Amino acid sequence: PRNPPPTLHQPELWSDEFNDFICKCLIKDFELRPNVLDLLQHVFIKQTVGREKILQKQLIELIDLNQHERIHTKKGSHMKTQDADEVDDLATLEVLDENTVADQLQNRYARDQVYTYVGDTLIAVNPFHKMEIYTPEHTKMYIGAKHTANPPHIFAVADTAYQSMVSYNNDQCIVISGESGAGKTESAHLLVQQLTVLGKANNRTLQEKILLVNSLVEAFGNACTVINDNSSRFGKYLEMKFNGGGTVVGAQISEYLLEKSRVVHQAMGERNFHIFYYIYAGLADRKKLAHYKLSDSKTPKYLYHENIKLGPDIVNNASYKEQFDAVEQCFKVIGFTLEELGNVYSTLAAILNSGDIEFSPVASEHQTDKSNISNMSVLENVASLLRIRSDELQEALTSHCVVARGETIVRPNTVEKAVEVRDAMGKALYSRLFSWIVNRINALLAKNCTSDDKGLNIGILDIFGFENFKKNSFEQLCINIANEQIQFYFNQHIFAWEQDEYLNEEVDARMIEYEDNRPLLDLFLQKPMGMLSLLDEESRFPQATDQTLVEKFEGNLKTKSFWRPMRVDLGFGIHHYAGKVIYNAAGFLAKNRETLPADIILLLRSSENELIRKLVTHPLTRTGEVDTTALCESGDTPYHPRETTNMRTQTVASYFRYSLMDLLSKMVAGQPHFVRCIKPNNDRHANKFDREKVLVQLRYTGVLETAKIRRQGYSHRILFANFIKRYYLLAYHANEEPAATPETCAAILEKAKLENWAMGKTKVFLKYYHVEHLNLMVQQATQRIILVQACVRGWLG
Ligand code: AOV
Ligand code: MG
Repeated sequence: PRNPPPTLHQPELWSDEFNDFICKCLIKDFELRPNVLDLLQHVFIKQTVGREKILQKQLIELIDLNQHERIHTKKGSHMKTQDADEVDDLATLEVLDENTVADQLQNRYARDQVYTYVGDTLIAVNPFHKMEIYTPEHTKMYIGAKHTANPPHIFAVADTAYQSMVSYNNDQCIVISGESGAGKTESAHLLVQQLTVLGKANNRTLQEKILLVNSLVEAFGNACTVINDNSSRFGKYLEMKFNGGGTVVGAQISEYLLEKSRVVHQAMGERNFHIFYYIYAGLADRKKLAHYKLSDSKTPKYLYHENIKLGPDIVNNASYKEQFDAVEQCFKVIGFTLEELGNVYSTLAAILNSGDIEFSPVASEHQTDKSNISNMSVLENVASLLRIRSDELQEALTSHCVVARGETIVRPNTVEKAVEVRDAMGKALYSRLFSWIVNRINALLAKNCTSDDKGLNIGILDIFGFENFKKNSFEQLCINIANEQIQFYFNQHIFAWEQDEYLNEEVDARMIEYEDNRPLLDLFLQKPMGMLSLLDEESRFPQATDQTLVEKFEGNLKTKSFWRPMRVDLGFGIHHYAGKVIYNAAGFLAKNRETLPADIILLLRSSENELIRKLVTHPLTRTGEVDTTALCESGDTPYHPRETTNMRTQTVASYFRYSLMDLLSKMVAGQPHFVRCIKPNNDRHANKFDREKVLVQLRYTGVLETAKIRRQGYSHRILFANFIKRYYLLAYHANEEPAATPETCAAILEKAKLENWAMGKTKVFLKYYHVEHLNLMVQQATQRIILVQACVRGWLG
């Protein structure tokens, strides 16, 4: 039961409306000091007669409904003037067709307005140059402001997510999509930046740490590709944690599907992960190369590519040195110890050195397929960096065990096999190091959270974008399937679930047709006949080759979206939602089977370096490698351990499927917000709008259909009771408890002067701008209450 409305002395000042307002100040929803009323009464008794009028005026100003809005309608002065027929929201266009939409984006882009709304979704066209729209003034301008008050902006998306989290008390998730180089990662940074301000990170160090986390993880997970100099080679889901009061208390990252093959091999024109260049240059600068067994004149093979043939090219690169210092600084600020840092550097140096281990064939009487290590000094360097015995490393690289009829037999490795094992070790060490760093960051950031912080979070998803290179391999297939899944998630939210609800709730709305990519997802993920299952099945046959794999695909995948192009050996084509891609199956089976021999794991477990031991002792079940604690699945293991450890292998494809599902389960838990990044040209040029290129992206992302459904549809469906609980104050007295009926909801909506909403059987159907309007009204009421409190406290002195 709420407090009865108070009776007060000055009737002319205490109108009914004001009475109610003061009463609202007192109720718990606004978490206000309970003694405001006492204070007010006290004030008015104490005031001299002459000041009543002034007080009255001040109070009326405070409850002036429009005051708050006026503060936020000031536009940024930097903006060039907008054409009369230009719109900030494509859903408000009179004519909705491809050309009009492209015209809009093109005109806006021409005056550097790179952001545009489609209802509640944001389109971000990559400007490819630095813009002055991320300043502290902009940050301020977008806090708690109505979308229509300012030009569209990525900060507004952060604000919407934050306000929804606070208003509805539930988790949010911002999904950023777009092809490679479209601007996803930059957008993710900007969101985090704005969210740390919104979350009033009261201690500066936490704010700083959260901002550094992105840079640190990206130094290890990003690399230069032919499309993007800073291309994400992993999927990142960053969850910002807030307490019940909306204050940011920490952050947590999940990483997905690191493209670890890049450690040992890079395609033409591409590079290894950034960190390797940074550390190589940084250690040289500090005269520490020798300590890490590296030479400044000879480039490690894993870093060698057509533009960098000599060590000095990297070592003399000033930017790499700076980046190394920056990375080290990040590590320190986040809280890594010096010892941990040293171990990270040793591991990276060990990986670089291991790439230089060479093998040569040994011909003997009985066996012609043995291999020997031709540069023992390098092997010794690796062993010393990993703090393991070099003779054991040699053995683990050049031989393997098989179990035949219960007996363990040691077999030599061919040169080819030895190289494979060496590379598998490099990849495994790197991907496990990456996971370890991410876990460590999470642990260090979690220190700020106390157990009574009620967990609310906003997740930001930034994955690797859709890729279509000249040559596309297994990595591109995985990346593109992940993007296919994100597109499906978008469709589900924007179209499928929304339209299902119209039917269930008997709300009248015209259905919008959209491109459903479900058949494609089935093509990849279905069991047992989807592409990944077929790949796993083929990976189990020792005799299988990449050729038999492609034939298997061809024999089983009967759909228009799959075809075999003529004259491309091992080639197959997929018509993705985002376009046609020709893949080359060479290496698919090896990449999928890829396991780290148990010999290597056992050897690394004997390391005297604590970090190395950690990387292999707790089998990170998510890494897709041999899990020595799991039970044996017969016939599944290509290699067996020397000891009788039970082994099970997990293929890369099955790990991939698992990760994708894990990611989705995290995402569906929150209310989604979408940012669609668009790449205006393939040359990374500023001020160049390639209309055809943009049209293709608009088509496959379904921008036109999104605009249509946002114009006609209802993006928010809220249960009567929830709606009333949140908004009843806008139409009812604070002490009333109106019934959870459609009539109550209608009364609130009418009082808020809203139109075009619909009433379902159990839910209110609202358009995105209705919700924005309602939330703003509630928020303004709160603001005014806070002002009144401050004012009263002031009067009292
Ligand atoms: P991506 O994340 O979508 O690609 P990025 O976010 O790395 O793309 O953006 C690529 C490049 O575009 C950046 O390095 C910047 O130079 C430029 N850029 C993007 N957004 C902005 C912005 N708001 N302002 C100025 N420049 C920008 V990939 O990770 O490759 O899919 O796997
Ligand atoms: Mg990226």
